[in-house]
Amino acid sequence: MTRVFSGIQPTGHLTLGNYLGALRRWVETDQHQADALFCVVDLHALTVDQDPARLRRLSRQTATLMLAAGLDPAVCTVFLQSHVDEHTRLSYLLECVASDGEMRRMIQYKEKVARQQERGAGVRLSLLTYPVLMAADILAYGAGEVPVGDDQVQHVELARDLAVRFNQRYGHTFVVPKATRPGVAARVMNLQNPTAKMGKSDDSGLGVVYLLDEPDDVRKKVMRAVTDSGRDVEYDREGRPGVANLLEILAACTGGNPESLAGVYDSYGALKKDTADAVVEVLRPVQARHRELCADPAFVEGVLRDGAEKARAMARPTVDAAYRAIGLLPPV
Ligand code: AQP
Repeated sequence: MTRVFSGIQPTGHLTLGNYLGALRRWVETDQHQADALFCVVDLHALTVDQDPARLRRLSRQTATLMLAAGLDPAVCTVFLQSHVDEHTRLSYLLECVASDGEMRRMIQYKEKVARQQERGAGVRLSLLTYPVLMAADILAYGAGEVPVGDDQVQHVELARDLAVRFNQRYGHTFVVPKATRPGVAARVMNLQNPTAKMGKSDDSGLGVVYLLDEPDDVRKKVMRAVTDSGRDVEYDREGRPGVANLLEILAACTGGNPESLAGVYDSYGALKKDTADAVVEVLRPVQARHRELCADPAFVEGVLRDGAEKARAMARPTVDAAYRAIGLLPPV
């Protein structure tokens, strides 16, 4: 069976996009693959400025929500990236086979640089090299499959390129990974700006549904979603992105498909109401389990401690092999 690795950044409160685009599939299928690993990629969060206390809080909350969503430490490994040094050890070697040009072509890099500049904030060097660290996250474990939303596919392709290049130059060392995407909800869009991704570091408030939002807040956000001035409910991603987004969210929450759901509704109001109800129902059990886990922080800490130990043992042989292959002497 192919090994699966995936991660989530503790850059903000997890969103419906993270759940429908990633977490839910990790829980339902990916964690049952052999030796699946799911990581809070806290080092990636540092590519932009973070308040240290908030980062600690969000790292704990993200791990807790991953478990609340249903990741089961009895069948998969859940851990924090910064607890396993192999990620940064390998990242440096991969920087030595990556080129400056290919890093600057990454779409997310360009988007995030633009966002930093809009905010008048500096651009950290780690924002440029972040996809290399992500490649190290994947390659260290010999993961063959990386389940991600659309926004991360280019980064997984970079990991592929670096694995192939390293293997060709220094001998076979890495499994060459591929991205796998969810069928529906590969890209949940912001409810107020349906041409932009629903992102957790977005502070637009009403446009983002958070996993821990109260039902009333979820309903308010969905009912106020931007649609367009038309009336007919049609599934047209390009022409009517707001309505298409609602149809995709409803489909992802109810197991339907957006095209056929479009035929069921004759008003935006009814579509919004059913979408809001469906989202509330999907979030309910996750929120209930989250409350239970918050009452038992020692359990979550134990999961992360054991997870890091298991992850280290899985990554070390590959990373050591890469150090030897590239010509570095083992420690004496
Ligand atoms: N809107 C989304 N729709 C579908 N999938 C999504 N994912 C994220 N947003 C959506 C998927 O969730 C996983 C973890 O995401 P991440 O932590 O790497 O990225 P993020 O939530 O987008 O966090 P950022 O980069 O901190 O947010 P922004 O963009 O606001 O700056 C991934 O599999 C991702 O595809």
